[in-house]
Amino acid sequence: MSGVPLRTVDGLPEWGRCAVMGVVNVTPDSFSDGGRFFDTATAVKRGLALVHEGADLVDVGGESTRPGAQRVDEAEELRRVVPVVRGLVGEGVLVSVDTMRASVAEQAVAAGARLVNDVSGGRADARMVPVVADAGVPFVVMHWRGQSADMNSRAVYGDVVREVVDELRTAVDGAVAGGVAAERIVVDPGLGFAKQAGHDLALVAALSRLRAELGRPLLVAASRKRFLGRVLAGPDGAAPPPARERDAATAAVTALAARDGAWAVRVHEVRASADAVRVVAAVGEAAGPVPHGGGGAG
Ligand code: PMM
Repeated sequence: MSGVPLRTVDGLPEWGRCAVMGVVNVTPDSFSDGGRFFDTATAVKRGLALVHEGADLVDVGGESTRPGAQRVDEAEELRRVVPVVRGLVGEGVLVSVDTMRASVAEQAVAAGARLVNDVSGGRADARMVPVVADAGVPFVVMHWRGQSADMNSRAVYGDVVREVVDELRTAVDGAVAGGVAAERIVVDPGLGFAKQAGHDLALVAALSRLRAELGRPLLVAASRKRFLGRVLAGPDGAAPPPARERDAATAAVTALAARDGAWAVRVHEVRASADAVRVVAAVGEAAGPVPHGGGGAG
């Protein structure tokens, strides 16, 4: 709460409001949009459509991290991701690469990606931090307790907010010790990663605290996740709606995140979230300066 401008990330534009990161998963099996944008041309077209709907940047990933997912091999991940990054960059899009592999980050940055989004926060691949440090690009450090294949068994917490803050701080310190500039680091609570629905909800309730305690810009990626399905399923235990029917719920989290000063939200369907962040910004302006506890909410 120190007046640090928590929407400023060195090396990226400032949008003056919560940014919207649109997701393009170039995978056959992603949790919520697997198989839909699997060839390069379709994936590039999808990224452009997201920009048209209001995305400020597009996150391109080639490996599913849904619970239980097995790893894709490196050559295949490169084959999926790099041409899509190159295609979108060629169209003037600000691209982020979603990968746990240093080689993929390296080649995506060479193809023009401007941000590396690593769900493992640099822990899955020992070369990731040095590669990001050398490239001098911003780095998303997400809260992570292990690979997707068995992450649900790690969803055990006493005080989830405290533990996520402490573990994220350790990951950030590791990245900084490895040469990544602190001003280029974005933190992310990793909703759905080694977390049960109650943990995710507690973290969404504590976004202002995460932001204040970690002192870095915050990325919130609730889009279509299981905890929203659980909320929408209702108390009678009815089956949760499928992932693609969770976009209105996602936009509700976007509004909360924007109000709590998040730097960006990561979403599969952009329009509703793009509208939500604009409404929150307008309400913030109408309310006058410092609407939620300082920190340059913009
Ligand atoms: N979640 C997924 C993929 N990448 N990146 C960040 N920074 N944070 C997340 O929570 C995150 C991510 C999994 O979601 P998807 O497969 O439905 O896109």
